[in-house]
Amino acid sequence: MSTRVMPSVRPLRDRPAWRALEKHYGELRATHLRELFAADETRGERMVAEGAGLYLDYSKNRITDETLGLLEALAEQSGVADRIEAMFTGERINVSENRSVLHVALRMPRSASLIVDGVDVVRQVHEVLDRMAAFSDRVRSGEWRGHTGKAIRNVVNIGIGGSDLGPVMAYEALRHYTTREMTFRFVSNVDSTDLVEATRDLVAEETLFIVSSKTFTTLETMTNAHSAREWALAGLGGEESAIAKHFVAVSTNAEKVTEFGIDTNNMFGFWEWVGGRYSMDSAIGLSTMLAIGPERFHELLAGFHAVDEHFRGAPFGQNLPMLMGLLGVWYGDFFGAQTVGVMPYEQYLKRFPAYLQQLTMESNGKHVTLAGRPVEYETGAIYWGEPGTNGQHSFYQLIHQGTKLIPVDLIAFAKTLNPLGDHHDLLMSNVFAQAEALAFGRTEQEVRAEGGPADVVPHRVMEGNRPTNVILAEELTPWTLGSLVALYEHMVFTQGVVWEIDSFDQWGVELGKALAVRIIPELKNEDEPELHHDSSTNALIRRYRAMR
Ligand code: G6Q
Repeated sequence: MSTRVMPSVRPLRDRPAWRALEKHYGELRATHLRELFAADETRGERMVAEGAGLYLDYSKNRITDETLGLLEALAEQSGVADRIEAMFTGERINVSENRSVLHVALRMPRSASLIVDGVDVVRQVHEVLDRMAAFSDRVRSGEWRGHTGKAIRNVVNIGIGGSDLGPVMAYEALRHYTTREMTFRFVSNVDSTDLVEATRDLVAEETLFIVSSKTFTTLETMTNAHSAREWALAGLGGEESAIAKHFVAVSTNAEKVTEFGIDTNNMFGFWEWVGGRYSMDSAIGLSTMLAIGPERFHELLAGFHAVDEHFRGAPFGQNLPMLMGLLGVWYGDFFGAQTVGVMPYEQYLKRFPAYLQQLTMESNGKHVTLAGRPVEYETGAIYWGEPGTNGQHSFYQLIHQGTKLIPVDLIAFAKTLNPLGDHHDLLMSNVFAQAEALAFGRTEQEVRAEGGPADVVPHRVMEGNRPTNVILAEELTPWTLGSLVALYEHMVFTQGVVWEIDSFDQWGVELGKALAVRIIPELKNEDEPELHHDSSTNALIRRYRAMR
C-alpha cells in the first residue's frame, strides 16, 4: 500500500549547507568568471557533465568547486535521493492531492514492472500504448475510414494546458519525422477564433478530432469539443452516428466521455498519477503518435527513460538534472535572480520555452511548504525564451547589459536536420559567441582599443559575468526530445525537494477554473443581473454587457 510521504528534514534555512552557502555567496558574489577561468585552465573541460546523449557545459556559472560541494551537500541534506526513490516507487509524494507521481512509469520498458496498490502500472501503460499504436497504424495507413468512407487527412487535438502544450510542442519539435500527408492542428483557447481558424480550410469527412482532457470537465476543452461536434455534424449530413468515426477521447474519465457521445472503445486512458504537465508521453501524446508513428513514439519514450535512469543513478557531479536544479536554487535564492531564459538554437524547438513555462512555473510556483507553512525563501523562477538567434536581435540586450541577472540555458545540436550551405555553422557560432560574451563581456580597455568616440565607451562596455548552461546534443530526434523534456522534469523535481514544496499540485490554476464559472451566468443572462463582486468587477461586467 503506498503511503503519503512527508520528508523529515530540517527547514531549508536551518540546513548546514544552506548556511554555508549564505556565507560562501558573500565571498563569491564579487568574483568574475574571467577570474575563475584564468585561475583554472581546465575549467571548461572539467565542469561538464554527460548523460543520456546530452552534454552539459556548466563551467560558465558563477561557481567554484566549493560551491558545487555545498550544493551537493544541500541536495543530500534536503533528502533528494530519498525523494527520488519515493517518486519512482509510487509513494504519494503529491501530498496536497494525496497522489502518487508516476510519469516515470509512462516510459518504463515493457519488461519492467512497478506494483502500486497491487496493480502493475507498467503493464497498464503498455496496454494503452498498444491500443494507441493499433489505432495510429489504422489511421495513418488509411484503413480507418470516416463516416463517408474517406481516409483521415486532418487531426485536430482539442485540449488545454497540460493536454495541449506537450502535444503542440512535440508536434513542432518532431515535424521532421511527421507524415506530411496529414495536417495537424491544435485548439486550446475558448476564444472561438482558435477553433474557427483551425477548421476553416478542413473537410469534416477527412477530419478526426482528439478530445484530450484528463478530467473531461474543463470548460475550454468541453466548449471547443461541443462546437467541433456541431461543425463535424454540419459537414457530415447531421447524422449522430457519424461522430464515432470522427471523435476519439483521451481521458481518465470514462463516464464523462460516454456522456459526450464518444464510444469508450475509442477512448485512450491514463491515470490520476499522471499530472497534466507531465502527460505528453501518456495517451495525451496520441496526436504525436499519429504524426510520427508508433515506432518513433517509442523512441521518444526511450529518451525519457534514459534520463530517468541517469537521474536515479548518476552521482551528483555528473547528474544533469540535479546540477541544473541546484544551480537554479543558487541563482534564485542567493543571487536573487527572478527569471531563467531558455533559448533553443533549433527552430523546431520554437514551442519548447512555452512548454517549459508550464512545467517549471506550474510545478514550482508555490508559497507554502509540504506541511503548509509559508516558505521563507524564493521558490520557482519565471521561465521564458525564444529560439535563437531571433532573441539576439531583440531582448538579449537586457541580458547582456541590463541591471538584472538572468541565467540562460542555451540548447543546441551538432547536426541540423535540414543541411543548407553553411547555415548550421553560422547558427552554432552564435551559440558559442553568446555564451562567451555573456561570461566574459568586453572591458573598457578592450572597447578603447577598438577606437571610436570616448564618450560612447561606457555604453559599449559589457560587464559579463552572466551565467549560462550550454546543452549540446547530437541531433534533434524523438529520443533527444524525450531526454530534454525529462531533464527539465527532474530539474524541477530536484528544486521542489530542496524547497520542500509540492511540485505536483496546481491550486492556483484550479481557482481560475472555478472563478470564471461563477461569472458566466452574469454575462449570459438576458436580464440585468444583480452583481455582488467588488466595484471594479461589477463595473467591467456592466460595461461589457452594454458594449457587446
Ligand atoms: C497541468 C494542469 C492543467 C491541466 C489543464 C487541462 O498540470 O493541471 O494545465 O492540464 O487544466 O486539464 P484537463 O486535461 O483535465 O482538461
